[in-house]
Amino acid sequence: MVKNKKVQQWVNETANMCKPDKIVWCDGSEEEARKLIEIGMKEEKIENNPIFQELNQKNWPNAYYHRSHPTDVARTEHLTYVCHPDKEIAGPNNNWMDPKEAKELLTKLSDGCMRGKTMYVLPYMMGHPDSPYAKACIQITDVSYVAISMRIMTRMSNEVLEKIGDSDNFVKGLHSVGDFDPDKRFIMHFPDEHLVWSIGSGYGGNALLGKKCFSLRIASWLGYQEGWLAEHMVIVGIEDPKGKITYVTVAMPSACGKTNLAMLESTLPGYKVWTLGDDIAWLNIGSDGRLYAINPETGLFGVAPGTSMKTNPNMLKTLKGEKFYPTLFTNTALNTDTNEPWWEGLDGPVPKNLIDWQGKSWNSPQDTKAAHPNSRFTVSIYNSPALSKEFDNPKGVPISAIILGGKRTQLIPLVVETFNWQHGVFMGARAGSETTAAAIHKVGVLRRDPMAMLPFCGYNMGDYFRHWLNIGKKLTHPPKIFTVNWFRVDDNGGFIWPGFGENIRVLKWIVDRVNNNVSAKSTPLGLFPNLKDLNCEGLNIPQDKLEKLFEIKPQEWQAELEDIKKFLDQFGNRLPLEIRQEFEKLADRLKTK
Ligand code: GTP
Ligand code: SPV
Ligand code: MN
Repeated sequence: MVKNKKVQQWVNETANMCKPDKIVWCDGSEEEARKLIEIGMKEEKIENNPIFQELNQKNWPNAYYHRSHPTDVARTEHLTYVCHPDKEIAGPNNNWMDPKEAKELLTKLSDGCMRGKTMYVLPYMMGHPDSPYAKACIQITDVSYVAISMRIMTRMSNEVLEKIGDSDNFVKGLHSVGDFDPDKRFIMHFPDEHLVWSIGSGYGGNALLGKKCFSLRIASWLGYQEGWLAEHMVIVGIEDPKGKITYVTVAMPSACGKTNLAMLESTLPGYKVWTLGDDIAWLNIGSDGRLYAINPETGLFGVAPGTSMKTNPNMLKTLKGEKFYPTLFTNTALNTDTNEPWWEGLDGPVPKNLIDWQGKSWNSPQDTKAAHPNSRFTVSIYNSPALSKEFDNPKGVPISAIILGGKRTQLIPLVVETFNWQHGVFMGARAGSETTAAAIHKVGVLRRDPMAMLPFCGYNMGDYFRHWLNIGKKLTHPPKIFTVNWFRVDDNGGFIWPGFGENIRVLKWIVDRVNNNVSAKSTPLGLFPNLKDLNCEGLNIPQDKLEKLFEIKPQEWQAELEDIKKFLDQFGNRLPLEIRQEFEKLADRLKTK
């Protein structure tokens, strides 16, 4: 009991409150994972269904199927709170509750919530254990699905306990699925205590507390205090035909294409994309004045629908990889003839005998999908055939460009280089995107989502913009900032840009700009490619459509400007003057006669 005094103390207090039948300390080993899967197949249940079902091991090695509680299919932003002592610090971008009141509520809901269940104690690192940027964490949970998912998504091991020793230098995550009652569901953050407390949901972002809860909401607050950034970003290395690798990060809101971009298989000869991360980047200033990125995670929790050999071959190879045990599929459909997972967009014909994500037989009715639109896979990044050799580099990789994207069917060009860091921060602050099925809300509605961090920034976004500006000032070699949009549509509503593997063409232009290989032309929105420099060989996009991808109609921008202003005004005097100035400059450049 001498070792891990503080961890023990917290585990004991938690057990006294949650009253589990037993406590299991996990070590993250494969042997243990196999045992947990067994328990999930034979003992633990959700609504009388086993937690895991073995899938066809020949075609999908190490793969298991999980069906969630039917009300528990996505992040619940309306039930997510950031409990700073002062509401102002949480800002208009977060739900807020007084920390004392929040704890009283959670204590009441947690009393006896693990009765009849096992309490799993999971020691894990976010980041490579040798990295100066890594953080030691402990999560408590009461379901095998979460314990197994954490093994895939993080570096879980007993070494973490050794690292922590008797100190209280660890991030606490207390999770219980409770009885899945949406009325008793809360995901609460206590940033100053390095504590996340989540009850009532087993869904990824609500329950894998190392992910959005710690690595973004709490980490962004730590980064604000300590001078670094925690971002909702992909990290990739782009290798050119000469073998030079340029590292970039890409921010995009949930279900807008990060996983696809992270795993991109290039259609341009000689170019190759190396994967380092698909969801979260921690960005630190290196001693050489450059920005360095690490991915604190080790797994991919990606959207299944739309994933195919055509759109994302690397992802399918990863899902069929055998290196790391196990791979999970959650809320996809099931082919009952072959015992394989299935989702809309997967290659080949629709199988004859399918059951949908809720276990009902399904025969292609027009108005329902067999797989839930937010059905996901959980798989180790070490299974990826395109994993960068720098993935485990404790220092991270030096970033030459930051790319900010979103889903905009109108208005926003395919790619724009911002004039400078400050303009780039403004372009990030004004970013909007159409909502997706990754969170419970109306899908397809435009909302402002600065740097794709609206649901994840653990403090007032006015202060966050200031923090970004300050980081820029400290970098002697700041990355260039770009915006991208794969989703502009033509008059018939079809995507103009083919996307997926073809996005390498846009990345190539970005790399060319970073290396000063090509010039660009100045427009009211920023720097555009000269179309001759955007390699579109073999794409068969007519010139007028290509031009449409870059069209700026100042009169169409007036409503957009009003909406941006309204959004930014919420932050009152916490909005940096520089952002206001950039807004005025943009409005001026877009002035209609
Ligand atoms: P989170 O895991 O929720 O953070 O999301 P993500 O950004 O990783 O999303 P993901 O890559 O899984 O994107 C999912 C959706 O974007 C699917 O519907 C894809 O078909 C679509 N998508 C991805 N890339 C492209 C693209 O280049 N063009 C088009 N049109 N759609 C794309
Ligand atoms: C997202 O919603 O942005 C995801 C999935 O990446 S989750 O882990 O649930 O947040
Ligand atoms: Mn995400």
